[in-house]
Amino acid sequence: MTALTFVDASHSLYFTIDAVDPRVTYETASGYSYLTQPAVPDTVPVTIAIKPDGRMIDAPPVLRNPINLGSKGLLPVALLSTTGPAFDAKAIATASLTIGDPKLTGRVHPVKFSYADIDGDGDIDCMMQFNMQELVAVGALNAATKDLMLTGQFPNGTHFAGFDHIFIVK
Ligand SMILES: [Ca+2]
Repeated sequence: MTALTFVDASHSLYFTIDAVDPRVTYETASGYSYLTQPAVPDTVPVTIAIKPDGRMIDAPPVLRNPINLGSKGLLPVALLSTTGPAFDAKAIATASLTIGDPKLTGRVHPVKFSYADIDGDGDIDCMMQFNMQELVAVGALNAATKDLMLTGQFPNGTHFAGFDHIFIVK
């Protein structure tokens, strides 16, 4: 896995270009990263954070979310509210939310939801927990997975999608 990371001080973020994956990771000063996404027509980009409680801020984004495929636990993923453009994670119908490797077909719904200000910016975000064994069993995640994509729908039916890197350690 090769990645080059650049710091753009004027925007208080840095971005990473992965040698294999042409998409670019942008990261805010608070350590929440997002990917430019492959073209998905009529889909609104949103910001997610995998394992937001254990952010490894000193590691490059591509190495920041280690995941053990044999885990019997839960995978925490935050859907972050934003003000520009406006996105209120509390307003999303939770039944529409699924996650999976964008290169695979398996998708899994969260098993738990909670609401809190996960990124400390003053607005309430949606915190989800996904069952790790279910992700592997349905083919939403495998040893080659590098990103997870959260998808959902606004009440008016518009689709949205957010991406974050993961790093399979076993
Ligand atoms: Ca927040």
